Amino acid sequence: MTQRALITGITGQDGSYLAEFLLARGYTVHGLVRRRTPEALSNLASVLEDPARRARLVLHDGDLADPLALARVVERADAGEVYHLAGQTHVGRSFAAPEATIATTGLGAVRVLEAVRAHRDRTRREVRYYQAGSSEMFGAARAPQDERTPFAPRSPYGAAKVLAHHATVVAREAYGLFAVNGILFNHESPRRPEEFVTRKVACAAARIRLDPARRLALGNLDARRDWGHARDYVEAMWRMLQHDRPLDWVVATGVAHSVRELLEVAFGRVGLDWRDHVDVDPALLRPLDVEDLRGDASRARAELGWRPRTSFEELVLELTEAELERAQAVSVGAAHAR
Ligand code: F7E
Repeated sequence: MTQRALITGITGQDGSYLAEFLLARGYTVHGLVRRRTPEALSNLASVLEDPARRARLVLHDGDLADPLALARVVERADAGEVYHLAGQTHVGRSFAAPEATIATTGLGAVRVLEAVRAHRDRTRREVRYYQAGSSEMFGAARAPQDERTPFAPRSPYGAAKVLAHHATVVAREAYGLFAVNGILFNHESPRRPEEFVTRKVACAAARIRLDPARRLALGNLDARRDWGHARDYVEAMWRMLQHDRPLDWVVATGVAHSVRELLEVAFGRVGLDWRDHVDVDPALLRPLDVEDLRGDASRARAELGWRPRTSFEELVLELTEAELERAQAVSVGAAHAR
């Protein structure tokens, strides 16, 4: 029988890489979508334009705010694996919209879990559930962080993810659901929205290369993050659901770099000194920030056989080169239009 998976957040960075990964393994992939505009679906473009893969992709309209719609989608997808990735994922924005973040990122997970449990009980078939946890849950805890590190969130987003994490553990222990938490450290790609710092820096480096008068405004340059590639990390999600026991797993590279180092590599790639082009804007500083995240993914290495394939330098170069190509295409297009 063909394997069926349901991905909430399928149009996002991780959802689209995971969909491609599962389709390549022969799965039929169902996805929950909030909007069907071309922009909203842009990360899925390569799948949508490929008839062979498009035939195994089923999109369902729905919203995390609507428990009945969620239950209906879980029912219709009738999937053996549910990857819950949807939510409000911007940490900075969660300070301005704490309640909305708790509602989508925290309660949304509770709703999907409840829908999955009801579906499993009705059909008497196992449904495996993946909860997209985050290193933001560790917050102030000292690096390196692993599965035993106590959570100390420093943002409404981190608190919402802690709620979802514990709801997942409760569903596992109370109802015997095969429910796992993937605690993923930062993972990036050219599909990242520009509001996240890696893509923001890569875009700016490429644009400033073409127009040196432009400036880049950033917040905290000292923050350290353990940055990996999203394509590598979605494979870890899948491996967690193939494991024989439902556990919690840290996924990270084990190496941290500062925002300054990110600037060095990206601006270095375009032959510029970032110090000449960057301003620190106090408005971009968060009311509280997490200073140092570095994960210890020994458990995932040993028991899932997972390891990251992309180094920090490779990642930042890939991002910057993708933006150089985009920026050059835009400037050539503009020259033609003149
Ligand atoms: O910030 C600093 C900022 O927004 C990284 C999400 O995927 O990973 C991500 O959360 C650091 C922070 O990611 C700017 O203060 C400086 O210290 O790229 P970010 P994040 O907050 O680490 C975790 C694992 C998730 O789960 C989240 O969903 O960079 N920073 N200047 C800036 N950050 C942004 N966004 N913009 C700036 O201008």
